[in-house]
Amino acid sequence: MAKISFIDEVKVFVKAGDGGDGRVGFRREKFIPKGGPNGGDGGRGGDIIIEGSHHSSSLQDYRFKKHFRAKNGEHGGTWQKTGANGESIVLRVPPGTIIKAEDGETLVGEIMADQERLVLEKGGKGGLGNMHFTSSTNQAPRRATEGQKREGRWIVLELKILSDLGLVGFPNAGKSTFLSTVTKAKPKIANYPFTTLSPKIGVHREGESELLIADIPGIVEDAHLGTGLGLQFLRHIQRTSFLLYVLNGDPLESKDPFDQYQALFRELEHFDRQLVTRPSKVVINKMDLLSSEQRKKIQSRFAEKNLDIFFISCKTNLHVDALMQSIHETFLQR
Ligand SMILES: Nc1nc2c(ncn2[C@@H]2O[C@H](COP(=O)(O)OP(=O)(O)OP(=O)(O)O)[C@@H](O)[C@H]2O)c(=O)[nH]1
Ligand SMILES: [Mg+2]
Repeated sequence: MAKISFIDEVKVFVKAGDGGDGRVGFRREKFIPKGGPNGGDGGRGGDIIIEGSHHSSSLQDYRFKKHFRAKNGEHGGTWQKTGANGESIVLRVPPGTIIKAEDGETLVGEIMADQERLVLEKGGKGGLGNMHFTSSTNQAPRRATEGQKREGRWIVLELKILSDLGLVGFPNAGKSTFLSTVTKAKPKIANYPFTTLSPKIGVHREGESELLIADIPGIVEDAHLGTGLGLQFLRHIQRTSFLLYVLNGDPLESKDPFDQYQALFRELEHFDRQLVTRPSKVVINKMDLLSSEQRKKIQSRFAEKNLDIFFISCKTNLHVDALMQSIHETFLQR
């Protein structure tokens, strides 16, 4: 089971590399007393890059090592040789990491996907060697420019919501009702779509074992095209270890639970393929509105795809305790 922490936050110091200086130099060859200028340019300093990685799941690493300085560019050499570029540093962070300025408020950027990259600090440009400064009046310039210096700065890396169980479902399916039934959280519940506008967290305890449950806004078909509230808030459940599909069993609902499930699955897949590979359970809520005939029909559609389902009613508290117990057991076995 994931250890509970609501916000993972670290402060780190980053500095891009300075550019190398340009060089002042002259050709010195036997029998050529006054060679022309041949000082090379300085190399570019290394960048500080932040990159999303599925292999990293927390910001723990940055609690120990906090200073990151990319290499400076080398100075220019003789014979027009450009100095080597400084090596960049890549800081790997879990998707869902938000980058803020030192004040902890100003947003600098965010990394939401595996391999997504952000050049946080660009390395300094190299200076120019004296070979660039020859002119008709000055054949032996002693001028070269310095590489650009880079100042470092502190940044804050923040990773939101590490939870065990993420609730996904169409609007009005009863996700928030579920959260309020099994935890002490008091999310807004109402009989219209998009009641929940931002994620809410609750804790469910069963003996020694604790589960952090994240309730998020409803998802609709084509959310990836911006329909409904879109999909951006899915980043809040990108780090849950388990998904609970909460489907609306109300027979008056235009999509039956199986169609809801398929549409949800497609939307999650669109957002991040990893999401749908996560362990999950499927529940049909509002079973109090279903006749046993209707239940059988729903059951058979899922059975065709070898999917187990749970019928529950958050309103009348039917099968909810049994469901939670089985979820805890699943976690304990991991
Ligand atoms: N009959 C019945 N109604 C329920 C049940 N669970 C929830 N409802 C009702 O369904 C409506 C929607 O519930 P919410 O919990 O707000 O639904 P939601 O999935 O959080 O909706 P969004 O936040 O809009 O995505 C409310 O009127 C609830 O009272 C249930 O088990 N049976
Ligand atoms: Mg809700």
